[in-house]
Amino acid sequence: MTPEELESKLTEAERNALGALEEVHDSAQLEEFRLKFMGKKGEVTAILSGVGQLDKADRSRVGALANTVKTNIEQAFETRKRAFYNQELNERLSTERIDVTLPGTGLKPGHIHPLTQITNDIIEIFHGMGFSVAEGPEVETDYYNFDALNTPDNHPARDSQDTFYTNINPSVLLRSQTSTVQVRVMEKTKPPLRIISPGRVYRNEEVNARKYPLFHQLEGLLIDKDVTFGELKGLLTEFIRLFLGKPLKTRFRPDFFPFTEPSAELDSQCPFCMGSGCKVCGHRGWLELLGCGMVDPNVLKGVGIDPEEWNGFAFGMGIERVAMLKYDVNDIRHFFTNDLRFLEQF
Ligand code: 2U9
Repeated sequence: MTPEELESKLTEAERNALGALEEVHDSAQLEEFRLKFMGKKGEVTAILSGVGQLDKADRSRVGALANTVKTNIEQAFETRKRAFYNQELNERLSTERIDVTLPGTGLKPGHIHPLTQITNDIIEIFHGMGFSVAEGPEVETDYYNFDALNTPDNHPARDSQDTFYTNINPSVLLRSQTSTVQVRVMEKTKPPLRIISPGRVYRNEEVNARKYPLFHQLEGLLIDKDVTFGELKGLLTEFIRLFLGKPLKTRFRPDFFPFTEPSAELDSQCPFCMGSGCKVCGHRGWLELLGCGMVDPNVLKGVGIDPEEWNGFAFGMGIERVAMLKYDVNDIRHFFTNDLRFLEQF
């Protein structure tokens, strides 16, 4: 194309564009206009690409004209755009209304999970009796979970039907009790000591209303000189009074654990019917609350504590179990399904 042809094309394009802009009546049409006249594939861009082929003198003259045309179209476009924006904003301001008196939809405050609340309550009670909290790993070795706790090689709890093993190594497992923590503390700390270890434990169980493969335990350990079984019962009876909120009778029933000897299950008089029999205690008048016993001398020997000089007691409870008893919850799964209708009751 000759320079003259290009010049006349440019002025024609400008006339066309400014004319077309007069016919634009809303933002959607404005966008169509932008694409047609100003985009990369627009008319003016196509003409501008021809300018590069002219000689130097023509190129600067035609180039200057091209820039003027481009600027004129852009300015007219911007003016129109602002006019539409103002017009549309005014329309919205005159038709839309915000009711500033409506209540907000703000976030509802959450709260601590009932299991954590109960754990904290129990920790506070034992704290008042001189116990401090110890924590440890959930992925453990069979040494801490079983050997150090005097559990024989053929004990059924070691079976993979009861305990979750990992594929890291045949001796690496998910702890099935928090006693592992107490063993670790005893290895490092000289007696006397009083510790409680709350935390998650894992057992390979079929899920039902009372069992879940993950649950929480809180265990206690006291090592001192000349500790008696009577002191164990006294301490736990006081714990139950504080935990259930009133003085209740307690009784020991014989039991067996590899790590305690003698071992017992502690029952408390049912706080709902005070022993006369009700739905919660299954008309027995008693609730099975926890397990306990005098620490087996083999466990002390294993961590280098002389059982001739020191002895002690230990106890363990399932947090879900005591929470279910205290609040009359009928299914352990409520603690893990996070249904707000359940959680909001705590
Ligand atoms: C060491 C030595 C002994 C902790 C104890 C129990 C009895 C017990 C169960 C309650 C319900 C487990 O969650 S549950 O299934 N626990 O009955 N636990 S004595 O004995 C220890 C702990 C640590 C070094």
